[in-house]
Amino acid sequence: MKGWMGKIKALALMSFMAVLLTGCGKENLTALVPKGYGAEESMKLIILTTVIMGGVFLVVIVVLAYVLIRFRRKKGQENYIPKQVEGSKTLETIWTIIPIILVIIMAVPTTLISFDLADASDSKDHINIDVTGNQYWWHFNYQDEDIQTSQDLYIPVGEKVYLNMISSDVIHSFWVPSISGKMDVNPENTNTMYIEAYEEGVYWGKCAELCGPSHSLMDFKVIVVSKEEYEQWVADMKNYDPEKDEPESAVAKEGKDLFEENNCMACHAIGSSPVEVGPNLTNFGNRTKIAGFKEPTKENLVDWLKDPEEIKPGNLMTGKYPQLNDDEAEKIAEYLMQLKVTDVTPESVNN
Ligand code: HEC
Ligand SMILES: [Cu+2]
Repeated sequence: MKGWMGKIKALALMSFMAVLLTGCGKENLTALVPKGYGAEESMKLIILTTVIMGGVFLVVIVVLAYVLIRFRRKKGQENYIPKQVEGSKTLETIWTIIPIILVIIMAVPTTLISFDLADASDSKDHINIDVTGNQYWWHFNYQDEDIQTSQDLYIPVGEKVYLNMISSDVIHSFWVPSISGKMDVNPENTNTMYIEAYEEGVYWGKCAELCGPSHSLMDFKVIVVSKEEYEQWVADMKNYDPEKDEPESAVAKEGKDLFEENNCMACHAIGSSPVEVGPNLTNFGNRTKIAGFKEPTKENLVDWLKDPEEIKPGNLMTGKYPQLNDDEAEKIAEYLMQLKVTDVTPESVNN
């Protein structure tokens, strides 16, 4: 691209991309529409820093423009040298002190809120959930209730929920932009953060630390329900007894047998057993997604069971069980899709 036409074209393209990319946000996956405590505090910090930095930018541009216009070399001044002011103590002092004050104004609230979100001193009075990040899925263990879930995290609206986060392999990062800030999930130490959601709904979570080939598919959901629905969900999950659960249909029954025969149970628990090699499949029929990001249809589940590698490269299920044929995959899918433990579902939450 040459000349000013090229520049105009480049500018037009950049503006177009900027407009296009602003459309990328999903309503329940944006830090700019906060629906929880951490997100709301982050938003305040975003506004504070934007205003301050915007102010600095404006002042600099105005002074620059003024100087450029006011002190231009005029006709007849070709050899004129203006008064030299380098090394001015007053100026140097002013432009050292002002930035320091501005940085302090931004640093103090940022530090306070970071410590506040990590403060677990009253955690005993609230819900405590162990969160484990795994390549490429999330596990949740409700400490007091003894409930295990994966991928979908149910919490009550308007209550503090403490998350104790650890990784089973590499570093991940837990991020539900609409509700909370980010927190690293490390293999060596437990990081604690609390979240509190202000509105019922289904919120998107993301892994925010590059962790392998399927990092960008390591999605999960936080399902915020009313207090009554939460209690109902807890009771249903606790009372569920996989031993007593009879599959709905003959096909699902065959699927259950195939599930038991094909090594699936080495990695997947149904019920509150603490097997954690793969996602816990209790209540799988009510999942918002399959493998974290695929629509929960039977076709997608069959595709997953036949070739998970195609869907999530590098996942830890591939090749660890006998290859399933169409018929077997269909039957297992039928069984898993009818595993519904409770009437509290993502659809029952007003979105
Ligand atoms: C070696 C352990 C292992 C074996 C054996 C195994 N899986 Fe998995 N499975 C996993 C892991 C790990 C994941 C998570 C993959 C990911 O999302 O990265 C997974 C994911 C799944 C999911 C998606 C879960 C969700 O929460 O969306 C289903 C369904 C599933 N497996 C079913 C099966 C079935 C059926 C079998 C037996 C035919 C089986 N698995 C055998 C480890 C295993
Ligand atoms: Cu990750």
